[in-house]
Amino acid sequence: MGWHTDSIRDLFLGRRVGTMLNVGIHLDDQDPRSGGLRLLPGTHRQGLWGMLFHKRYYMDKHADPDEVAFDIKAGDLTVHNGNLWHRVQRSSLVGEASRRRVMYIPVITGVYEPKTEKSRMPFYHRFHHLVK
Ligand SMILES: O=C(O)CCC(=O)C(=O)O
Ligand SMILES: [Fe+2]
Repeated sequence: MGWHTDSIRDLFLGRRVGTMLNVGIHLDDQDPRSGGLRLLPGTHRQGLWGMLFHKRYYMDKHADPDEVAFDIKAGDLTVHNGNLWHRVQRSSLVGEASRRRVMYIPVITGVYEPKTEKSRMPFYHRFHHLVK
């Protein structure tokens, strides 16, 4: 998955960019030498311009000299700010050894807008197949 911020979602929904934390629940070990989450420290402080244009959303998949990776054990939690630029490095392994399961629980701010069975799917979910 190429470089992106999670907060871009707010713009797609036609909202101001709010504060957001993404809590990751990791179900598998992840040795950073074989892939996994990479992020650019401090980029959550770079303002709207940086959030929009620091990199090309999802298209740019290159390693950055300033990126950091994490040695993750199954059961660990990670928390990242939604404004932070991050990407996922493809595993250098194949098969079972490459398996990496993470559940993200977004903690969002703003008006309380619970979904119902009548809620429409946000249109940007139609592009998921393009994000690799
Ligand atoms: O797979 C991951 O750990 C990160 C995924 C991610 O950044 C996303 O879905 O926005
Ligand atoms: Fe993300």
